[in-house]
Amino acid sequence: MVGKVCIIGGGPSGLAVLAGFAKMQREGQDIPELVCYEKQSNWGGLWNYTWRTGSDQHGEPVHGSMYRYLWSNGPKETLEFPQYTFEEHFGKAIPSFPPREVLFDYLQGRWKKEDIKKYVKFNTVVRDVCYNKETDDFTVSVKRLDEDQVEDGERFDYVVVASGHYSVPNVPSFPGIDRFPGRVLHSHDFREANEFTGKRLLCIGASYSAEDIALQCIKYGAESVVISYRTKAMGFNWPKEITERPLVDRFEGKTVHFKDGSSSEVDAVIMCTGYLHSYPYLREELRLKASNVLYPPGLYKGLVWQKGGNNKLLYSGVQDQYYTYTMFDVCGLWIAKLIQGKVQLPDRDTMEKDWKTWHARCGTLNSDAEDISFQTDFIQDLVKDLGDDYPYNVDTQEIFNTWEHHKVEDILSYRDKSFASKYTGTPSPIHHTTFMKALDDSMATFLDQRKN
Ligand code: NA7
Repeated sequence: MVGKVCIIGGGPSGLAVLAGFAKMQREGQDIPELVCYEKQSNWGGLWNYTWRTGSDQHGEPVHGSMYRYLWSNGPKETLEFPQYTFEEHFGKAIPSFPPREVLFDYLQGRWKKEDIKKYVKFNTVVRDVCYNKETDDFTVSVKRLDEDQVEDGERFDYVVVASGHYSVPNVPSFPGIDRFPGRVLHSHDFREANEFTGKRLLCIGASYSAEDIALQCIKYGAESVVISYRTKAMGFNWPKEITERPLVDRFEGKTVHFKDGSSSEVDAVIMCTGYLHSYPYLREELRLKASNVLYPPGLYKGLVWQKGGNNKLLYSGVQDQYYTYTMFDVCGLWIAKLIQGKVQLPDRDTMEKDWKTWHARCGTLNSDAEDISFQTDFIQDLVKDLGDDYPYNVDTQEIFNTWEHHKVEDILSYRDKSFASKYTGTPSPIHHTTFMKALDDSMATFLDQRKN
């Protein structure tokens, strides 16, 4: 039996691995010693909201990219755990697009039920992971942040990298931005939309962060938002305060000149330009290098690192995401089964051919519907290997596609729609306040049915 497993990161993907092991232990299997290192003082990864930006109290880079007033931008029915439904957690059906605090509460309910907190060592940052060829194991060195103490390396048989990939901002530069007379920040550091009330904003980037931050700023009273795209405009039916322009060419004072020759005056700039895969604690042959794609290269089944570590270095949650919690759950269980010896790996050539085929297919995707279908297939491929351990069908393509359709119809009101739970069949109620009017995002207000 495997002796010791190190899991790096106590967010949804790392905790899904612990949940996988907890299930096996409940079913009578002996499991390895599990140690999950978490840099922050609480679990939840990005869902563990922090007001901090820049460096934390220990001088470590702040992990959190989550902002206040974030509401789920996809229906909760696409991320619902089949074995722990929203109805079970809240004791009633709740609307389809919950705010941050509600989703975090739900996640914590699942984790508490699995009794996995005991494996997490908080305030502990991983400094170095080295694969030892002679002994076919890893040495993991950590720093205990509270004691300001770097510890001697500990040996582990497997390492699971689950430190997330929406934490280290990708920050491009543009001519003249160094003299812009206003605030310039990356979405990683965006927290409080009220800061921009009455302001004219520029959001650079044309993906989920730009879409959501632009809408949120208008919701909280920004005067206008220009969204600048590099490849393609999002093209939603925006309210009159939001417009889309091609990429920024240069800044001259407060004036932004765009590639099409047009210009606009703005008071603040938010770079919604995405995130970098960053694993500074891994030795070179263990480091995943990729952009934010649905199937990063070098990973068999999207999980088993092929370029070093003898199939014992695993990555969880590194895919770009439509499915989130359910995908992590399936990945976590697959990883636990692999380590338990209940999933077998084929020979190296087969693994290489397999990941290359998936990665190549990922490069051919041309629409949200194709992306969603691809990620559904990716999950189903893992589920197939799980057999009786995962008797659920988490395919929610239909819900995703309807949601996309709602967004195209009206970007302001897609969160006012509702869906039915795939697992309980219960339709979700419509929220008492429409999204653009719901300024109070607290759990108490969200769940208060008297408001209906
Ligand atoms: P994404 O989804 O990775 O998108 C990044 C966006 O930033 C995308 O539109 C990029 O344009 C744009 N980008 C990246 N570099 C540049 C430069 N140099 N200039 C202009 N624009 C640039 O990140 P998000 O933060 O929106 O979302 C993160 C995740 O949250 C997302 O994947 C979902 O899972 C939820 P491109 O299209 O490449 O031209």
